[in-house]
Amino acid sequence: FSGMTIGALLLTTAGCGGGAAPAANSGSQSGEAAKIGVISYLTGGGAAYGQAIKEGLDLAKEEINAQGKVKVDLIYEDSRGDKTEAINAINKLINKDNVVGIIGPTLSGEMFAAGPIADQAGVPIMGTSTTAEGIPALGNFVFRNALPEFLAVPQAVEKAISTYNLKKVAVMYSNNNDWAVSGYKTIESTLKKNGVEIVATETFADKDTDYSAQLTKIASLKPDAVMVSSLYQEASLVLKKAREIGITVPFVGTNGFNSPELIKIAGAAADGAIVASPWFPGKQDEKVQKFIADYKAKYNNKVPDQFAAQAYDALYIYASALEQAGSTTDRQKLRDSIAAIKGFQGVTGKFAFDEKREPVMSATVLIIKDGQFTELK
Ligand code: 1QQ
Repeated sequence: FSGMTIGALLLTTAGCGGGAAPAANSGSQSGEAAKIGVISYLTGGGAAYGQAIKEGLDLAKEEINAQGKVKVDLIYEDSRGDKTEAINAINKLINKDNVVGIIGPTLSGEMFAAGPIADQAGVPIMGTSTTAEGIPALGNFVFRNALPEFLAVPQAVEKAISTYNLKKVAVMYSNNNDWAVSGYKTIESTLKKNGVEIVATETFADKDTDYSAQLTKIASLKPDAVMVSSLYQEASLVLKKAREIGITVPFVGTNGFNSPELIKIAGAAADGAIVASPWFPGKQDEKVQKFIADYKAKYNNKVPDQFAAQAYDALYIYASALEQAGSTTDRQKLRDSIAAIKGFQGVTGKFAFDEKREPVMSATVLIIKDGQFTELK
């Protein structure tokens, strides 16, 4: 096998004209579409995140190409929420497809694995849903337009503390998911800072299905609230079990709670769950309402979720940076133009990158009521 790979590589190099700069860096040809690679969680347990992202990107692509200022082409790779798949996908997109930039991957854990590869290769990469601490710190080519948990979680936790006068809470998190661990740490530090007692800290793993041991213990301690850091698959089962055994207190979640799939699976058990998000479809904003109407028209009357909205904004950020860069192939110019984005107005609000390539944006605290995300005022 390795012999075949080397042969293929030699052929590719020869085709590039003596192994000079890769095609993606060789300058723009006017009218050519910018090739953007997308790594997304499109199949498997958390696919509702990746599918929403794809829908948001596809809608933005249609609009951007119709506007005609820049043309974009999306090349999708399904990483299935898996780090190794994300690494394979990024190598293919960079070396075989010669993309000018990358959007994704979906999970922070995947970005921790794939981001450094893009950075090393000098290819800009932007997560639209990667919220763990330390994402842009992976390198100068690594960005995100997702609201980091260090901004979102304190807002949700502190709003819950003041609304429900919380004195003692229980905490649960998935301990084999990098992002969930990061979110948990922010929950813990926020509770400590606010003098709220943590009566129990219970862990589980991604894909677990039985939470009775942890929740039975938590029920016996009678907390004022339960705070959970996990993806929707696990969170929805936690909620269902909790309500089943009589835990009726409010839940506070991290970014995993922002998928409507949580409500779909947990049903009425999701009521009372609180989460912060930069996206709220009820916002009386012309741009937001137009996006919702266009999305519904394209996708069978489906209302876009946070993941769709952030992906939609992400492609517009890329398009605006490509326009600024004046090239559809220059990775360095694209990187510099993304870094310089200021005063961008998207459907998730006003947006800019700070000097550490972290997004500057604000969030709304939401609560699930009667199966709907509503503003917690
Ligand atoms: C992360 C997340 C997840 C909830 C994305 C689906 O925020 O992995 O960073």
